[in-house]
Amino acid sequence: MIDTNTASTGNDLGRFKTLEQFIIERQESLPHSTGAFSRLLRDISVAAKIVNHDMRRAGLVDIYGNTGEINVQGEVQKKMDALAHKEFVRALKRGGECCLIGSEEHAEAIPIRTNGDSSGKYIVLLDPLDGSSNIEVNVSVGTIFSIYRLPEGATEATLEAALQPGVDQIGAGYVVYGSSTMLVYTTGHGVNGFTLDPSIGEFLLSHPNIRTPKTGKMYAINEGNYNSFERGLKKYIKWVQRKDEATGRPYKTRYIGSFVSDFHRNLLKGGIYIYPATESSPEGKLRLMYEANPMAFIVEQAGGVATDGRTPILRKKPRELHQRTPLYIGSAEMVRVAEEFLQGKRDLD
Ligand code: P6P
Repeated sequence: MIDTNTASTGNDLGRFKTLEQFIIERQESLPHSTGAFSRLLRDISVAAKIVNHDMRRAGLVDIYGNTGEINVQGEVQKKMDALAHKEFVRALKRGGECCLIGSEEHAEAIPIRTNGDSSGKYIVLLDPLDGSSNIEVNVSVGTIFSIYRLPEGATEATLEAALQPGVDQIGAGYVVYGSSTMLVYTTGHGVNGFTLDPSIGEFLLSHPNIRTPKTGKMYAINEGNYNSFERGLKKYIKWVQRKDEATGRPYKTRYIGSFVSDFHRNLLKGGIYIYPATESSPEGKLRLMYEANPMAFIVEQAGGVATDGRTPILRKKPRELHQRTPLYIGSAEMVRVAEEFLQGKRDLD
């Protein structure tokens, strides 16, 4: 007779909570919850599984390379960028909870009408596949999403309705397609990470209540742009490179060229990611609405900090869908020190 209390198969997946179980549990704890937000998260997770499937075989079917299009960013659009965009739009349209999509891969916001009206009450802004130029060399990439509620009284889902400050997000998350595929998200009640088990096609709760270390010893920045950094940042870079046992310096440089991957490592291990204003990107390179804001929501929920060097990212007033911002994000103590150098409150001793 098998004792089902102790017997365990090789993988005993039953001991993990699935994303769907987690979402429903959280929904039941929210009064007056209709389930619409839970269904929206489910729709996003379905698209993530499909993109993951496409990604894992990109080398086997002709989805490497370029579409021949130039996207709104003026960058050559990768086939996987276009595929990921299509999968997320399709999943959100099918789910019916979303009334407007803003995507890095589409110049204008995309109104979603269900049954002839825009019945959904959520706005989703996303970077369908960040870092996609890394796919062809098998380096991890990611999806980033940000969720807002259609403002009270808004009669239709317009771009203006989407241009809300990051502090008004009701959800944010990312998917990192790495050595394993993980979905990490927050709804303002902490940060939780789910690892995809492809053998059963479920995201399983592997990283409950993620807290990011107050400090760290890794910094992620493209030092190829050093000569165009502002003075305070140049001093900060020299400071992190100086030997000092008390603070564990010199710090290590870890720059993958894929924001989601650099962010995820820093979230778990401690560190700072910096994409400042540079000569070629005077406003910075990262996008406020669907890169900086969602990751700022997540990092603050995990105990970290995100600023543009002077202003908290979540407090910035958006002007347009694709606007860029300088970004300093990660462990609170590391961002604080960087800001002191930027603001001239600190100097090299
Ligand atoms: P650079 C990818 O294109 C991206 O948006 C981020 O994922 C990454 O951190 C950054 O740009 C890399 O930019 O200028 O250092 O190549």
